[in-house]
Amino acid sequence: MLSGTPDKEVGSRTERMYAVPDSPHGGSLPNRMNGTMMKQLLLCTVFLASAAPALAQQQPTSTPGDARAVFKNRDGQTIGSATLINTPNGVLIRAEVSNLPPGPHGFHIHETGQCDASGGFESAGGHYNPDGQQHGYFIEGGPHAGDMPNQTVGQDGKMMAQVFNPNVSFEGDATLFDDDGSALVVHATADDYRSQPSGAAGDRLACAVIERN
Ligand SMILES: [Cu+2]
Repeated sequence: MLSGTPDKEVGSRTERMYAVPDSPHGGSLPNRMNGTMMKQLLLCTVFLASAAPALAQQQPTSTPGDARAVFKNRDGQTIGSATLINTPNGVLIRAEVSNLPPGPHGFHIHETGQCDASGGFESAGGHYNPDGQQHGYFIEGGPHAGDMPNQTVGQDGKMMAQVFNPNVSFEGDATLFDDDGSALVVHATADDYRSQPSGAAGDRLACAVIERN
């Protein structure tokens, strides 16, 4: 991006901004700015424009009314966290978890907000399924409300997920905050989206109780 011609729109906007005829300080700004300065200004503008979205994504903000969840591994150590945002259409989940084996992993909302590492997180119960659906995207009568797409862990052991779940909410019949709460679970292997009752996704490697902020 930086090696190419500066973006046309940015260029023209900058020119407009500085094209001030009859300046009281003698001469308009473009006349007083040499070519190098102008170029640096343009490059700086282009750089800021491209860097801003990346920075915003790295720092998920937590707002009152949202929810959060802290992931524990099977040794009980904290290995990541998630932010959950309630929307009129479902819940947006952003999760960052470290120290996981590379490859695809099942990622679900489970029905009980309890993450007991010593019991392999069986305490979290089955998938959250208030409507009595079948498990999986590929199955007629599916999916569970807590079903979500597999997430990939990179060679660095990090999972960075951004998932929208349209089948749950913070209130109503499919609330994540029913009497026994709910939890996010990362499994050892991929969900096949069809095996009952949980997609043959294997052991539960990480678990996070979902809590209101
Ligand atoms: Cu699961």
